Amino acid sequence: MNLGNAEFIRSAASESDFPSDRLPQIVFAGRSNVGKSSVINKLLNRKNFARTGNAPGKTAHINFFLIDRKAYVVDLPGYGFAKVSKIEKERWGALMEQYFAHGDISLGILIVDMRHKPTADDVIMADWFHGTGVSFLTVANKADKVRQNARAEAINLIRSTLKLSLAEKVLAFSAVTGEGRDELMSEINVR
Ligand SMILES: Nc1nc2c(ncn2[C@@H]2O[C@H](COP(=O)(O)OP(=O)(O)O)[C@@H](O)[C@H]2O)c(=O)[nH]1
Ligand SMILES: [Mg+2]
Repeated sequence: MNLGNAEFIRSAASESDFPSDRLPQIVFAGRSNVGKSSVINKLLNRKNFARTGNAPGKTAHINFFLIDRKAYVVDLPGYGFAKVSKIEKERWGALMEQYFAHGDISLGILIVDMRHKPTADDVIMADWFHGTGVSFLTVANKADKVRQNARAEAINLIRSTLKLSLAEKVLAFSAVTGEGRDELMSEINVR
């Protein structure tokens, strides 16, 4: 799969806008500001393709990018932003339900911040992947901010908090330095 051949398809606010061509979908989830757009840009080798720094609260849309006409990269709306209203949260939940029920997900990528213990919302997202049986891996982003000698502990905290099985991978990643990009690419291509 040529990751360099990527096109934005659409921003979906409801089920009727989801692609219906049954191509595999690689779905990226993470709380607002964790660096989800930056990780996608780094992966695709593009600058500001998936827009970074979106205004939180206006992002309850699912963005679909078609990669090499073979698979979608799916940018789920970020969660966990404190100022989001109850109505927005409900809209987020309803959109997630629709999306996960829709069922063309081939791989989930849960992005967390390597510097911190995963949040309650991150745990909910991991539970969501576990509950729907979608295979997923966790990307520990912002690794450039974590010293080498603190990394093993950070990864263990992520593993235990998200209740990951031994078979579920956690990749150290940095959207700034590109660390972890090759590993993430091979995870995506393998499936
Ligand atoms: N140091 C560091 N900063 C990052 C990294 N990834 C993203 N950021 C910064 O985190 C902020 C949020 O990034 P963005 O991609 O918009 O997050 P999103 O809301 O999850 O899509 C921006 O200021 C990015 O420059 C990373 O790997 N390392
Ligand atoms: Mg974003």
